[in-house]
Amino acid sequence: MKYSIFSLARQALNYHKDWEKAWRSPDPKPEYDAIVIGAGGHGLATAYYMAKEHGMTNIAVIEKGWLGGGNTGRNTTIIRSNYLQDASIAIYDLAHKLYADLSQEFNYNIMFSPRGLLMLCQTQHELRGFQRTAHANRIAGLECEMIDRARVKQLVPIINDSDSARFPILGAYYQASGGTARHDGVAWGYARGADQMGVDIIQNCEVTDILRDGDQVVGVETSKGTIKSKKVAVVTAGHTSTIMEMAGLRMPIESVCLQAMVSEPIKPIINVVVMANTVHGYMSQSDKGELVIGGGADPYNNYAQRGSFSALEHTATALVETFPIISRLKMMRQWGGIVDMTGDRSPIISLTDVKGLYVNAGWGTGGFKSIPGSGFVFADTVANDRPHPIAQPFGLDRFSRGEFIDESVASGVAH
Ligand code: FAD
Ligand code: PYC
Repeated sequence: MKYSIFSLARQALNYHKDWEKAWRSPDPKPEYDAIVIGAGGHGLATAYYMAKEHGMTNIAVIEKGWLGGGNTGRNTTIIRSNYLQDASIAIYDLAHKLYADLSQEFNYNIMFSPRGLLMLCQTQHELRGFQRTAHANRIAGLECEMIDRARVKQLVPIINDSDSARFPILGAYYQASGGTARHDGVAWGYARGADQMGVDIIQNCEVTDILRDGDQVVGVETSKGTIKSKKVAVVTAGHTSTIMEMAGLRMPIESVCLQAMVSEPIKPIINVVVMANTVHGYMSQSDKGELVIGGGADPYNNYAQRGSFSALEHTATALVETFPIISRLKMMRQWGGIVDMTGDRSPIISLTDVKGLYVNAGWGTGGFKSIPGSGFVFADTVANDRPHPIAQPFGLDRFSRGEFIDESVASGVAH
């Protein structure tokens, strides 16, 4: 539906009473062809591509809160594909490419902003590490470059480029196509698209048990009753271990809180995304003018969506050193999300030992950027009951075979 300026004003004065809903709020049916647990970006994208690419429209996405209310609506929206291993580059690059056209595909603006991303090198070790990443990325066909201090200063005039800094700028890894997108927009775009193809998105509905008949999954128990299905996909980020335990499976995952904060809005001072992994801080500026700031994860396991003051203080200290200009800024809001970390800092996209039960998790502190690629390959995996070739290296069996996909450096600041 199109709205004129007058109808927009009328709707606002009318408290949006007759506003067309972007998606329905259906009651659950007794049975579906597939159930996706978790209406974060990954769950919604999975349902969207199952419907769009595989014609599976008798699907429910079951969400205990509101869609996008987990990490998808809590992250700092950084999109990049500069991982080290080939398997990772394949999935993050697929996601990056899908992001570029998502607004057009949805007919809904996700505010994709490939404004450029820098990963600062502030020690010799970091410089060599990113040179290695840049080589690996170029061999894999990604555009990227190593830049020197003068170019860093040109791209980020507010940076402290002094020789006497505790961690002087030695250069940076630069991915010009890296950037940000609006996180809510991504969740809403996938939700609206999936809903239009017939997917039921059921919010305020908590999964309390996974039902099995021997080795076959047969449905879920929820706060809105039993829902049957022979395919259940678990996409619940920070709560994956507890959900999979309902099916009798243990996950190689730890859950920790990752926090972020935003400053008061100010005039534009930085038009790239900067990550300073050595000092543990990163920053970009939102369209509203707020500086979006984050740092390392809290160093203890946690299921409360609330972090510690010390982690925030550490982040602020780190950034003031690199960007002294922000020392007098007021911080307006702070929040946390529970992220799911695997030992090799790579995700799990997998079939399980229970037939019809699939899991997509372990994106840790970096899964916003991968949403479209992850949803695309997981939908294919669930629909065809075998791993998509890009998902195959990320199976659960890699932990028993010792075939880790080590991305502890590429995961960046937050790990
Ligand atoms: P979520 O969005 O968390 O969705 C999971 C959903 O499952 C939730 O909505 C939850 O309510 C639901 N759920 C849980 N239990 C149940 C249940 N029993 N029944 C029904 N539903 C249930 N990544 C980047 O790429 N770039 C960044 O800049 C970045 N910054 C971050 C900053 C912060 C502060 C945080 C916390 C994370 C950041 N991330 C970033 C990581 C990224 O946000 C996550 O990896 C990603 O959002 C995970 O998406 P998801 O869909 O798997 O999970
Ligand atoms: O994955 O790029 C990332 C990221 C930045 C901050 C948190 N995660």
